[in-house]
Amino acid sequence: MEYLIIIIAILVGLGAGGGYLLVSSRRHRRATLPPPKPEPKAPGPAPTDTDERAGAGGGGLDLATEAVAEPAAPEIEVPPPSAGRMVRLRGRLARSQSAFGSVLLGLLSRDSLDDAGWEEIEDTLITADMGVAPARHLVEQLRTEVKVTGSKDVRALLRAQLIEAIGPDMDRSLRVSRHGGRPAVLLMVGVNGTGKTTTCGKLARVLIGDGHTVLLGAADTFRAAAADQLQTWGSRVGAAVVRSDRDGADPASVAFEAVKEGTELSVDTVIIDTAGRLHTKAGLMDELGKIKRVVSRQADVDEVLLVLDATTGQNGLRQARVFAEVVDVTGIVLTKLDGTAKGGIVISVQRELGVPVKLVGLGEGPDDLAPFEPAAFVDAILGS
Ligand SMILES: Nc1nc2c(ncn2[C@@H]2O[C@H](COP(=O)(O)OP(=O)(O)O)[C@@H](O)[C@H]2O)c(=O)[nH]1
Ligand SMILES: [Mg+2]
Repeated sequence: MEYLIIIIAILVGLGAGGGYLLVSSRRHRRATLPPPKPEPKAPGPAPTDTDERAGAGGGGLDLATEAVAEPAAPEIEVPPPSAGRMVRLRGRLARSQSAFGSVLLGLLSRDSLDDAGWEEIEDTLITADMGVAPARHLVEQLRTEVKVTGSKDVRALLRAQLIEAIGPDMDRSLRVSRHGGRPAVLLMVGVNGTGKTTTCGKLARVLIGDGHTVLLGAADTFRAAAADQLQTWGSRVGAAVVRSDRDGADPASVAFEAVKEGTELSVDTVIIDTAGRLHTKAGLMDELGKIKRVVSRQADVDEVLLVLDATTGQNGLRQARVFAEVVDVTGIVLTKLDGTAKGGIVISVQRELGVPVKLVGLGEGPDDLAPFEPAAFVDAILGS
């Protein structure tokens, strides 16, 4: 009986402790919320906006600004820092690693590599979507190096070659800070379904976590669902959203309004989501060209990020080429790398477009976007 009382007492004690932990972690979460800057504006544009909106070529739009972070909203947490995310998310590259790393390591651990072995390495690189020419070049260099140096550590040489092929010195920074008294403006472009809207949301979260204020512009006006999706991300991560409540509104007008609102609210970064209809090259050029032109009346477009689904291989590369022809792409976002064994696409897309991969998507969650780091990427796919 006494034992029973003691056990009950212990259980009650543990329960209370657990309860305290729960509360304190909630408290901690609240305490570390980002300050809700800027203050949310009342929905609807100010009456004086009319002239400029007409100037954007889409008069009569009914645009609404959604509130920014609510101070006490428990679902908005401070995201983990973006630096070093590639290392933290390395497990997401498991598919690439098993297709690539284990095959290569098996080969490389042999005492000496014969022709067939070297060919297998080349095939593995090609299968990973690296591209035939770069794969051949890399293997040739590797062979020469092994011969010349007599090194047995082929893995280390391969690692160095891969990092070199990816381009460790490319400028992968994002221009996301205010300049000239205006917000930085980012345009997200790419084919439907590649992950543009998701990337807008994840990137906003990264930037907010790094202390920026962000406004999202829903210039994919083709379907109302697209703006709803962006708005959901906005309220999830604490970013204001400018959208039209009318399907088929002029995307350039929404983009214009987003930059205008972002300027008035003094946010650091405006991210504009666009539609990805690849109807005709001329149509695409008209649409993206107009968005860029209209936005440029108020602020520079600092980044045009081309979102590419890593699982789409050669087809994705073809689409990327079309986008690169109609708009000056400044960086590539490679999404869905978590669902593919084809990590080599990093190398082929950079070669194809001459533009660096700046961000990679490694899952559907809000923190599954990482600044691209060549060495961490190579280590993840080679495995250690
Ligand atoms: N696994 C995975 N899924 C992703 C990633 N990025 C986006 N997605 C998913 O891809 C689908 C299309 O994304 P969405 O942002 O709507 O594409 P959009 O049409 O280009 O705007 C959604 O189901 C996303 O959750 C990623 O990095 N990894
Ligand atoms: Mg979308």
